[in-house]
Amino acid sequence: MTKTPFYITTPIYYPSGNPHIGHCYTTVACDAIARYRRMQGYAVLFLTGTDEHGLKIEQKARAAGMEPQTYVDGMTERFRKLWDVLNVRYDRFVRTTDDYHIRTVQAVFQKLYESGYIYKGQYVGKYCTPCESFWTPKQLVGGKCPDCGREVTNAREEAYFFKLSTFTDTIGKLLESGTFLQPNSRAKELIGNFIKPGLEDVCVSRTGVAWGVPVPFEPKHTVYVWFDALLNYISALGYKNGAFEDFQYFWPADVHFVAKDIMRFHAILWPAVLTVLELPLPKRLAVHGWITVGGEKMSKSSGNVIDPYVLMKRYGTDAVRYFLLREMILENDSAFSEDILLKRVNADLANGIGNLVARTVAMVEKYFGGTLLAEQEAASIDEPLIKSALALRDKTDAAIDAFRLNEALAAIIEVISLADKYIDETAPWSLAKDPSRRTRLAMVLYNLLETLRITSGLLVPFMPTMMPKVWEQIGATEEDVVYDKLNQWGILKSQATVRKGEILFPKREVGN
Ligand code: ME8
Repeated sequence: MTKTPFYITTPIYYPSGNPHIGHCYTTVACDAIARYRRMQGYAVLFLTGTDEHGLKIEQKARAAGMEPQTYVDGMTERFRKLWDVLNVRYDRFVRTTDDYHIRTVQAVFQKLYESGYIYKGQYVGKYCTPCESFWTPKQLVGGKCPDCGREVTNAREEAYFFKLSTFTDTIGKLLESGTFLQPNSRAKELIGNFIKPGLEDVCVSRTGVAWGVPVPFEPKHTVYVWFDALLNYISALGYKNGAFEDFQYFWPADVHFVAKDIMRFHAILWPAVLTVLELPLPKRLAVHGWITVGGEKMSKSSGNVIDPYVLMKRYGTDAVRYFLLREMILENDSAFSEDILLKRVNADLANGIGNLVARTVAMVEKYFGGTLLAEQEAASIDEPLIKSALALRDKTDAAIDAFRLNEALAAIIEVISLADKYIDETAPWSLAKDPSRRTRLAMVLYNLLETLRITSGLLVPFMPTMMPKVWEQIGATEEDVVYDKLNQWGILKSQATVRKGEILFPKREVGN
């Protein structure tokens, strides 16, 4: 059977500072979706990378007394290392300084020029270097960059322009289609700010920036960093560069996952460029909010970043992954504080799944010496738990389809809570006192193990390090937790054998 392709991308990050937990959110979310799709049997290509050209990077490198290439070589490694530590399993890492990417950028620029969509003109306006964004005086807010609120500089230079103005209707329709942008509530903002007033042509080259891809037919110009960056999504598949053979199979992308700060480039400029190239548009653009600290976006330039290593050291990699994915609701910003993290991790992981594993395994050991009786007696009180566990996979499937990872996790934790309630209701410790109830006791514990098999199986894309440890303890094999068995009951042998292990998610206090 041939597999269905699934192509998912993160933004390519500017390596102008250390990655912080904002970057971690997007990357870990894509990783969880990619892992879930692999588990479902898709052929997945998960792309991430770094966006290494532009004035901001050049200035950073110079300030560090380094050549830009040496600077980005070092910084990019920090991103890769963090993704490794976070157990992010990407399939490809694109760098905009890679030769193949540069070939694609130049080929596309040339093609757009030849087809008349890129022309030479004069740019007179404002530029925000931290955002690498051009603005007209009208667009400024109080004379400052409307995106980040910082000072802008005058830019007046000969430049190439892309005829974005001819796409107002096409892009307007795309945004109104309701399927491209997820959640579609964000379309209103783009329509109001950009489509209603009419799109304007955009500057796609600079003469004052040496650190960029040279325009092929006039190398004193370098390609504007956003135009360069967006093309990563196709250069990494081999489009017009011969480095990979994946374009036919994987394009169009199933989803580009980004935060709201860069939505407009992905929702307006990118589809317009693809239209000129006569390429299909990405199926979805999923946009999430920001992680904030004290109400402000977490960002390098605000100096309010949280170092993911500190959190991982304190709480563990999977706990950090879980927290990020559980807290973010696509439409909203998500406030970060260690207190919120602690409450969430203690409630859902330490007292939730971790405790359920420990209790269940301890009871199987105490009452049955580690291996359940084959003979088991069912009761009607078992049914609600079994039914909820069996219905869970459909819920997590739907949540993943909608990029609502928090909803998938909430649904899983709800089943864990039901299992806790089931323990209270069935009171295994009372059953254990009555020798005539051993078959009933075995059934209760078996149902708990099966609930743990299903929930941990569905959690593995989110917490890939810790869930295999759950399987060891409950005596499940890899074969028991394949996707097809996560909506089936009775997969573990009735004579299941458990093995007590470490405490999976120790309860924490701030600073410990
Ligand atoms: O924009 N909350 O790179 P970048 C949530 N190179 N997500 C956050 C975040 C926060 N506080 N801060 C950053 C660029 N992110 C371009 C992208 S793509 C063709 C080029 C995440 O390093 C989020 O995904 O500024 C956001 O879109 C991205 O990092 C911006 O990363």
